[in-house]
Amino acid sequence: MGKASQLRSLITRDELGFLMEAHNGLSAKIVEEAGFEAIWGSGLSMSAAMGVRDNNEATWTQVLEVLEFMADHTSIPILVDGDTGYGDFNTMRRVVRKLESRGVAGVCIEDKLFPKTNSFINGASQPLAPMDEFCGKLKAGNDARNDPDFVIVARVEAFIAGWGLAEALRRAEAYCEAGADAILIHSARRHPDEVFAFAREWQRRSPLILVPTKYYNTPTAAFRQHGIAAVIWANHLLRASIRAMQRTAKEIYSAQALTPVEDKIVTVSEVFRLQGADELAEAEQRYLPAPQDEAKALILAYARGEEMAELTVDRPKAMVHIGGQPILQHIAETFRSVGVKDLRVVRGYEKESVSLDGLTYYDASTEEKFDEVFALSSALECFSGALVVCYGDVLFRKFIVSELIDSKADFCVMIDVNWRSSRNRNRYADYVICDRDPVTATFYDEVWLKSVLSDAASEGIHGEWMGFLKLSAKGATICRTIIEQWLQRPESLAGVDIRGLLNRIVEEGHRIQVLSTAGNWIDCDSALDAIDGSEFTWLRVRRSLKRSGVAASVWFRGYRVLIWRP
Ligand code: SPV
Ligand code: MG
Repeated sequence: MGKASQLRSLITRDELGFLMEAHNGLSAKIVEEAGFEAIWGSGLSMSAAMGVRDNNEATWTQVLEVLEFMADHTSIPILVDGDTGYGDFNTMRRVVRKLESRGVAGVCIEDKLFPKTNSFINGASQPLAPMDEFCGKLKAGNDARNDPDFVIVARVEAFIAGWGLAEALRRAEAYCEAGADAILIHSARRHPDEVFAFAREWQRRSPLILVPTKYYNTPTAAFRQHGIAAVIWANHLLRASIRAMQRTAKEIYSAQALTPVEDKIVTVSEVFRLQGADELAEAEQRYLPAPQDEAKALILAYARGEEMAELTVDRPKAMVHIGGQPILQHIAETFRSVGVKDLRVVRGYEKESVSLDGLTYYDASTEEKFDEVFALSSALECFSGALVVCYGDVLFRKFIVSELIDSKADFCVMIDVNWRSSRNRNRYADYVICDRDPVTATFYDEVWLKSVLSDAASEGIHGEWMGFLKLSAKGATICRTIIEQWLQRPESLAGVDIRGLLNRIVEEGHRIQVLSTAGNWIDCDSALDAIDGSEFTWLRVRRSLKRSGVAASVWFRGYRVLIWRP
């Protein structure tokens, strides 16, 4: 049943019906959720909510906009308070057509003059419309409607304007003749005497509607006894909300704090619920492309890094400061800058010192016999969905992460083809042999990994592995399986590093894509690397050097080098 038919049946059936006032989409929703069958689109409430007077200060098209929000947000019919019809018969025709097109189920017009004044403001001085002219307006409205069930209610203001019962009845009779579907007989008295007198005389010639705002203590049973079709609770949500807003504003103002009101007001989630946030979430599932598998990062920050000398007495090397902040913080910022927000960290040595905000931590055993893959195994749950594994002692440009993430391969590593220029050739490093020389590969060529070695003197090295391994969701599952197999014999994990893992992946027949760069990163292996690393933010280091104490000292080319920690 359409909304107009629902409204028509509410006023024509034998049982008393109730309409509850609403003045915007939110209050309309609240009316529906409370169980009401229909909404009264009150002119008083809508104008008050807009901050204007109930004197047609809001134009009828502005009212129409509000009604559209109310109709869209609810499934029960709206009977709108159409004041005097906002003009003559011609305006009335247009109003009816527009109301129908916005999903409004009916309109009530009152026999006063445009611009009207609210009936409770000096009602006795309000002139009534000429009866014939008003009948013409009702006829025009009738003829304009597309849906024959669209309801047109004629509101008789004779009592408000100080005319008696006879005039009220005369007008009601004429309005019914002109095609009104129901009569709303209004009164500003504290007692329902005059409306009940009208009802007795009216004898249910058409459905009769009352607005008991002033005679509010009339028992509902009395409406039933007098054969009333419907009553309108005309402005009570507006008035309730004004009281609540005034109290809340005052309390917050005087407390200069929110605590006194928090328990007295609805939660923000209740606001979202009323707005229909759930429906949008469901629709997103239906209509938006499946979300990209967002890569997370797993950063290995468990090793002390003895080569860092005194710098790592109380912290792992991932927490050594470079340029005023720990290496791990630099790494986290670089990942975040390219949209990788889910950052997980494996910590071990002096784990309490690794506690930067916004990271998820896994704790690995720091027993010496265990190595990288054992550390990874403490974070096995990360191996679902795309993942970038990265060492916690590298500083790198953000494009390196972007390129790894963009790779469609299940496994992908980044290498430095400038590996020969490394200052410290004695440091621990992994060297990579590829299926072709990445330096001469063209834009279209893909380069794949053959093996990873630790010996820089080996033949055919194409670059140094920079400590990044990107896994697709499938790649992550494969890695997880390999690690789980190893974990079945934990001893076999002693000394197994990621190099071993990469070689194992290749041995199992999977392909590891190799991306390359020249430089653009620093592997902070020694205390001197920590100084090198400061090139990234040299000025900040200089500044921090001034206000900090010596943290470590190392010999470098015959000189004693002192290192400060910010
Ligand atoms: C309204 O709610 O705007 C009405 C009813 O017209 S009354 O305010 O009682 O006139
Ligand atoms: Mg009104």
